[in-house]
Amino acid sequence: MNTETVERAKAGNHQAQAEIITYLENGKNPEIIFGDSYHCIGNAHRIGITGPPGAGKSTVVSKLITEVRRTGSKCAVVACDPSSPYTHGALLGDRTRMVDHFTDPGVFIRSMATRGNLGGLAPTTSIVADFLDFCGYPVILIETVGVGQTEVDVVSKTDTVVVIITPESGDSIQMMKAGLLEGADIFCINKTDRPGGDVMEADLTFGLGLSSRDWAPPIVKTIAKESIGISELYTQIKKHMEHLIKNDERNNKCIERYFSEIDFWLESFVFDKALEPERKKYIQKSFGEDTPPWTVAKTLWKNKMEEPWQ
Ligand SMILES: Nc1nc2c(ncn2[C@@H]2O[C@H](COP(=O)(O)OP(=O)(O)OP(=O)(O)O)[C@@H](O)[C@H]2O)c(=O)[nH]1
Ligand SMILES: [Mg+2]
Repeated sequence: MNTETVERAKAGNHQAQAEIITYLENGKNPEIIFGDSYHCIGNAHRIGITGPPGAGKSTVVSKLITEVRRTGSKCAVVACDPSSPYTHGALLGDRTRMVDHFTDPGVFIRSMATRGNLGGLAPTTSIVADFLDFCGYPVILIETVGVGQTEVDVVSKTDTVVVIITPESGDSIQMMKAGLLEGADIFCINKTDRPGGDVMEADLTFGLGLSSRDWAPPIVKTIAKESIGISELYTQIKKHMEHLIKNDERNNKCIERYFSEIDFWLESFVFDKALEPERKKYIQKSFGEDTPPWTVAKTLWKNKMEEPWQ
């Protein structure tokens, strides 16, 4: 990685941005990317879009991009996929819209493999979002994997969490059981072209009435496929951010994120997969020399402390 690529990325070059994201995804040293400008990040509104498989997350994301662009802001999207990166078609569903966005220099879209991570996000989602923030995208949409109940990771990594559910699937009951009700800042009942939307809204309203949060999560009904309700959804997303800022909660969100990123780095330093062969060799040698295991662990730890990215 060189500083010229970093400069190009900051100037808005998508290819350079993609290259740096790959570098970060591979767990490489971020110092060269952020330099001494880490303090510049934190301006972007990070919006998590989560919900069960097939609820319409990608469709909503695609339509939200249009809303964001309407306001003149640039927009970045991180879409998490369970295994291999998305094909562009799978990401946005609607091909015509997709083509619009892919040729728009103000929109950057990236898919990330979750690599077996259970939280519904790729392990490096936060650092990638930091980087997109660093590049000056004021809005970052993060779509989780549609795994249903475990994508609570998104709560600690974003400012606003939108949970998308659909009328027919009885999702609302599952959500309440899963405790995602607490994590959701906005509910989006999508596919309301189908019956059951009102019942679901009533169910949710009842469920939310039991909560004591000072932000009452609004419920927005959408037909994403036809762009219906999306403008209202975006309005609520922006209102939530205003609420966070007004009530001094944004800072708590950022601290929570900071904590989770530090945990990520500690974990990746200690369990660095790239080091495994070296570590194994050293452990086998120590075994031969009858070195106590705690001494071996201490040495490995000390070496890592000295050179975290070696
Ligand atoms: N009837 C109806 N179908 C919709 C609506 N929004 C999206 N869909 C369709 O629902 C299907 C799934 O949409 P996606 O946007 O791919 O859903 P997703 O939640 O991203 O799916 P995964 O990422 O695979 O979990 C597609 O066939 C969409 O065209 C809607 O408002 N009404
Ligand atoms: Mg999707």
